[in-house]
This record gives sequence, structure tokens and C-alpha cells, in this order.
Amino acid sequence: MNNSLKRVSALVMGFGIGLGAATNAWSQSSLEEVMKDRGLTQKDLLAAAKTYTPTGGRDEYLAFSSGGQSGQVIVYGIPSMRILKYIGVFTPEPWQGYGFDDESKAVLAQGRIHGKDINFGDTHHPAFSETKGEYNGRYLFINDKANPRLAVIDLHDFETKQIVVNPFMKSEHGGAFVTPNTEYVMEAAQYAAPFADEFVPLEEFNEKYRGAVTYWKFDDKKGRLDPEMSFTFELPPYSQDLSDAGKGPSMGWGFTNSFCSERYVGGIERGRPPFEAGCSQKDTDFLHVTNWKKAAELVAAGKVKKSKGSYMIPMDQAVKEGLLYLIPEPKSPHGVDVSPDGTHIIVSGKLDSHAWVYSWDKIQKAIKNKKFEGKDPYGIPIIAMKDALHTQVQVGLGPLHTQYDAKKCVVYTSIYVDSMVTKWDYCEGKVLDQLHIHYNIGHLVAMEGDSVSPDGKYLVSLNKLAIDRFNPVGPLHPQNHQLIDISGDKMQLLYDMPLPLGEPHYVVAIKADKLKPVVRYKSGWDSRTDTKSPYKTRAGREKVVRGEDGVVHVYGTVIRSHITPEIIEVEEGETVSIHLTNLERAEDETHGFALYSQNVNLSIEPGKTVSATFKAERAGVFPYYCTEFCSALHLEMQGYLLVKPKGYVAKAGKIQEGTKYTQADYDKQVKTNVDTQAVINSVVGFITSHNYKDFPEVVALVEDATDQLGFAEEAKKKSETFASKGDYQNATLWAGQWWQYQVKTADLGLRAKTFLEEHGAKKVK
Ligand code: K7E
Ligand code: CUA
Repeated sequence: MNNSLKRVSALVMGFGIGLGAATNAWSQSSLEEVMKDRGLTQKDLLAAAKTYTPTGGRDEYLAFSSGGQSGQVIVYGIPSMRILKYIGVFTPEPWQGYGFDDESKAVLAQGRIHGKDINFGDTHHPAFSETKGEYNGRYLFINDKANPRLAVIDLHDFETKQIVVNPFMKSEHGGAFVTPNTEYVMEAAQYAAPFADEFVPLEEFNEKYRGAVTYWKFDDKKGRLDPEMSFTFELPPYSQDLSDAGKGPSMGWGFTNSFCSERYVGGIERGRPPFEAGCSQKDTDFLHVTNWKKAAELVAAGKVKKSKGSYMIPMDQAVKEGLLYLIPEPKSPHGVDVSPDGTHIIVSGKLDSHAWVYSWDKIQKAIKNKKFEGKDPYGIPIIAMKDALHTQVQVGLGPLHTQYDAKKCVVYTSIYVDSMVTKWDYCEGKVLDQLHIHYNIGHLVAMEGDSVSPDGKYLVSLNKLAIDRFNPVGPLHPQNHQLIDISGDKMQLLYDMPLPLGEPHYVVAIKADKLKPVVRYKSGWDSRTDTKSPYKTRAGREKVVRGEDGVVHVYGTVIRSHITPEIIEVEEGETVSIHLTNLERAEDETHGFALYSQNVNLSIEPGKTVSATFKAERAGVFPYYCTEFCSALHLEMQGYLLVKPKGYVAKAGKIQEGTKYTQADYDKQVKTNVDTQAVINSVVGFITSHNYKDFPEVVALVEDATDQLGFAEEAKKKSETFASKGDYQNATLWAGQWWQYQVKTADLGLRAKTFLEEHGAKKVK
């Protein structure tokens, strides 16, 4: 009897699994003793109670964090701070097969620049798709600062679907920020560069180097960005920074701040002071205000010219049409955040201890009355600070980013130099509370903080340094995400989460119940294009075809616990394309596929079809196997790619099986199978005597078990046919396969039974 079967019988016979012993161990130590042993205070216990999530528990919010230099997105739960997933975006990620199967390679290839693969990204700002300013849980966007790109992640399966390259920029920072109905996704340049892909000397910086903000059109039906319908504002060569989209009364407008409006060009080696000195001379920089709604109308009316396949609005046209304005903002700012009601805009300057609150009402009046204090060197009208400012509040040294609370007028600003969070009231202009964090906070995120109705509750502080927070692991420290309770008047630090994967610039957090990810794909699905795969293969239809394209196409399937085909024969020099479809319907039954020395590594989730194409350059033997521990016989989920030398002629002979089987072996196997069937029947009896149909998860398991039992029936027939002919070798082997299917059935049945017990299923008559 194998292990899973032992488990089956043990449960059927009503044995618990050492539960009594476990209860005793717990009761031996009291809470006081544990506190004493571990040096915990009452405050620690309270914090623990607010974050601890018992086994099987779920989180109220899901956070999507930029993975910084890893080029990925990290998903974790709040308040438990448990990491749930890394999503491969700009960087290959082997666990998901991302960048190893043909389908996802095609997504990464969209991100090539001048034909060159760029296999990393410096991700900064994730943003959710929105409907009427509320997160709708459908898509996530994220940018790559180093190579101006944006990616689209579909939240129905948490996979990256699209990467677009900005045709004008050579660097960016201010993306992704969405407009209230995801009409557009904003992306702003950072380091100015010529739009043309050619050399321009720095002496021509003022004339030929440019900043920009792109409004990427999002096609909600297709779930993709549409470069054809996107437009870009040409901007002066000020280093544009972050952006945010207006909402409510400021709907239709976008805000983008900047630093180094001095237009200083460094050059230490030429004896010039470095960038940092030249870029921080003036007391103010410029907040750019752009009217995207009117720009979209001009585009629709055919009044905007295309350049490099995308609409480009030159500065003079933008000024003439009243689409672009500047407002002085605090020196070297690093965040622009529009209030949930769209009436105020908060900007903080890293080199100014104040946060500046602008009034949209005032800005709008100045624009309407054409009340400007002058123009910048590019002819863009400048609205005077006093005509736009609501108030300035001293919040601490080095303020960066601001998040809005559920309570009206209450905000939280990250204070980089002072390493703290300042809670303040932007309506009244006063500080309410301050909390020290560890150390040098960058962004911070409140629950649903960018939506029109933030939830407050928790704040996560994304710190630039971890210093002494964790066990030392060498000079490169993990990142530190600190969870803060903001439900009361006083902020309370609850938890430190180390994250060893790239600097987190920004995180967005959404109510978990807004997400409805699938557990399986429709059978034969290409998940990257979200269409039926042309290589979809059904059970029993597996084949190897030498195509007209000169490629050996292997149409295969995977299901517990075998890969079909198990033997693939090709000739040296042939190109091989292996297409595998996962036939499973059961939840979490992913199979992997790794092949020796060909850089082939696939992840095949239930229903998915993926492909791997490579050239079999040298003759040899190449084992392959499943990399997910998918079942008891997972290690046997294997096969061989045989690459034969050119002109190889097979010698006569049969495969010599290592073991010979007799009638006695056959009878023994059949007896085991009959016993196993009895166990299955009793599990089935348990399930059907309960209201299992009320549990969709269990219904899916039962469907899958029924499939497996069907396969068992087929194998049983084959074994009986061979037995009737006296071929006990094949009869015993097929009886073994029949048993394999039974074990899988029992395994599924047992999962269903456990689920019913844990979810309080009721007995039915
Ligand atoms: Cu690191 Cu928004 Cu790029 Cu601030 S960013 S910290
Ligand atoms: Cu499939 Cu292991």
C-alpha cells in the first residue's frame, strides 16, 4: 500500500492524525511563558494579534509591489504580509516558465529596443485599472524606468500580457498612473534626451533634448494598450518625475512634476560641478498641468500629427490649444498626489521641509482668466504660485510621497531624511501625528489609496534602508516593508517584512474580494494572447508531425502522472517544437517540463498549452521530466528525447524490460485494485452523503475524480484483454496503470472529503 492509500484508509477508518498529541504540546506552555521566553511585551502581542493569520486564513487586502531591479511584481497579503506570488514582467521567471516558453518569449520580445532583448526592468509604479475612480480588479500596469516601457498584467490569471516601448523617451519615471476610467495610462519621461534615435551633442541640450508625457490609450475590450491611439506631449527638458491623473472636478487633466528645471548638464570630468549641484539651484521647479481630454478630442479630429507611429503634440501646438501650463512647485519634488475628491493636489520637495497643497479651483480660475505670471523659455504659460496654492505645511525633512486616508482631509507623507511618517490635515494645514520608521522611507501605501474612496486602515512604509532590522545576510540587505496600523488617532507600527528582491518603489493595495482570478484555463489555452492555442492537443490525439516549415512539431499532453509522448525521436540538426497541453481540471495541478541542456523549462497550469522550440544540434540522449511534485508517481513523470545521428539505422531488437511478470503478479495487482476500489467507494459514499454540491471547489474535484476513474476503467479493460490472451506481462503492467488512476481518484476524493470536513458540510439524507 502506498502512502496516499494509507492515508485514505486511515481516514476512512476514522483515525485522527496525532491531533491529541498536538493539543497537549500547546497546553504545556502558557502565553505568559512564551512571552517571557521570547521577550515579548503586551504591545508586541497586540501587534501580533493584528497581523497573525491562522492557517487557512485569508487576507483582507492584496498588495502589488514593484519589484524594483528584479523587473517583477510581488504580490503579498495585508495584514499578514505573506508573499503570495512573484509575477514575471520584464524579466524571465523560471517558476512560471516566463521567458522560457515560446508564448511568453513573444511577450518579452515586444519589449525589445532596436531589436535588442532587454531582460530586466527597473519597475517603479504599479497602478490598477479603474472604473469611475474605483479599482476594478481587472488589470495592473507597471513601468520600467531604465528602458521606457509599460506592461499590462491581467488579474484574471496574474500574467503579463503586453509590453510597450515608448517611441520617444530614452528614460522615464512617472508611470503608471491611470485616468479614472482607465481611458489612458500616463507615463512621463525622466532624463531628457532627443526624441530622434541619433547623436545630438549636449551643447544642443536646450534646443534638441526633450521631456515628455505619454497618454497610452487603453483598449478595455482587448485588455491591451493601443500605441496607435496613444499620444505624447512634447515637454521642455526639465526632468519630469511622477504624475497623477485628475478626478472629480479635475477629471480630464493630468499633473506631472519635475526637477532640474535649471536644465543643468553635469560633467565632472570636464571640470564642471556635478548634476546634483546644478540641478538644485533654483528654489522651485515646475508642476506640469496637461489637458488630456481636450488633447484626445484634437487627436480624434485629426488635428495632431503622427511621428514614429504615434501621435505627438508639439509644445507650441499644446500652448496654442490651451493644453499645457506650468506652476512653480517646491524644489526637487518627488511626488504629486491628487486628493480622492479631485479638489487638491499635494506636492512635496525633497529639499524643502514643506508639503505644498494646491487648489484645483484656483488653478482652474487662473487658466480661465488667463492670469499668468509669465512664460518659460519654451513659451509655456506659468501660473503664479500664489494663484494656485491653498497652503504649505511643515511636515519634516525630505518629504516625498503622500497617501490619503478614508477620513476627509487626513493624509500621510513619507519623510525621507527624518525617517518618519507624518500624519497631517491638508484642509486645516496642521500636523496630527508622527511615527518613526526604519529607515529612510520612500513611498508609502494606504489601502485603496489612489482610488476615489481610500479605505485607510493600514499603511505600508517602503523603506530605502533596512540597516539593523534583520539577521545580517551580507552587505546587500533585504528591503523592509513596514506595516502600520492607521485605524486609530495614533499610528502604530505592527510588523517588518523583509523582501529580498529589488527595491520597492511603489505598492498598490486592493480589497482582496475585488479580484476573481480563475483556477484553470479553458482547455488548450494560450494564456499570453488569451486565445485558443493552435497547438491545443486533446487526450488520445497526441502526435508528432514533420511540418512544412521543416520543424518537428510534437503535439503532447500532460496529466498525472505521465507526459505523452514519453519518447520523442528526431534527427540531429532538426528543429523541434514541443507543444504541451495540461489536461487537468483539478485546482493546483500544474505540471512542469524540463529538458536536459536545451534551456527548456515550462510551467503548464491546468488547461494551458505552451510550446518550446529549439534546435537539436547534437545527437544524444536528453531526459525530460515534470518539475512540479504533482502526485505520488511524480518522479515517474518522465521521458526521453532521442536525437539520432544523421542517417542512423536502427538495429533489430525489442526494448528489454527489466522485470518479467507472471499470472501470480497479475492476480496480486488485481486484488490490490479491488481493495482500492472499496476505499474509493467509501470516500465517494462520504462525499455523496453530504451537501457537496453546495461547494464549487468540491464539485470540480469530483468531476476530475470521475475523469480519472474513467481512465482507470479503460486501463482495466486493456489489462483484462491481455490477461485473456495469456500475456501476463502486458496484463500486469496495464493493471498497474489501472491502479495508478485509482490512486489519483482516491487522492482527489480525499481532498474533497477534507474540504467538506473543514468547511462544515452537512449530511443529507
Ligand atoms: Cu522610488 Cu516613485 Cu521611482 Cu519615490 S520613486 S521613493
Ligand atoms: Cu506532473 Cu510532476
